[in-house]
Amino acid sequence: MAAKQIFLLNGPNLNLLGKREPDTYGRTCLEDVVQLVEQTAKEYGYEIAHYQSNHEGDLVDYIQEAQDKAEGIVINPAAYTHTSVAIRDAISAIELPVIEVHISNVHRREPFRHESLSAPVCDGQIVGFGVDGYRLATLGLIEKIKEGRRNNE
Ligand code: CA2
Repeated sequence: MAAKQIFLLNGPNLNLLGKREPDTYGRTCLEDVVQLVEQTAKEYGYEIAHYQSNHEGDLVDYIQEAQDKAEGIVINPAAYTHTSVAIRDAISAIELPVIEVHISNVHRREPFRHESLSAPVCDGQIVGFGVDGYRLATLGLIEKIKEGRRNNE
């Protein structure tokens, strides 16, 4: 039987993780983040499907695709967090738990990063724990999957 899947989605510029701006985003690269999430998920019998894109429409496509292929989503929409009605609508439309994660503490940064358009339609948000936030978000998501319902219901 195929293992249950979690979609891990990363938005624009996160492919640069570990390669630029280490003071803000740390020195861990995206491949290592994916491995961390895979290890965490595996302990609970889940596999990870990871997608990173710099394009808003791709992220909308992956969110829609998750509906039939995954049990839930961990997403860092990156800059689209603060601008994308399309990503918010895609998250709102699916019937799966979704946890939003941010590496940096966005609330300590510029005011435009304080608002997330997507957080109100997610089931939870993890902010400011560095890349370990992805592991925490995965554990939180697995709890939500067990509960079997979404927060916004
Ligand atoms: O803290 C986060 O995880 C963010 O989602 C990261 C986004 C930022 O726009 C959000 O406000 C908060 C930026 C991702 C860019 O990632 C980079 C990584 C390394 C070097 C340059 C950019």
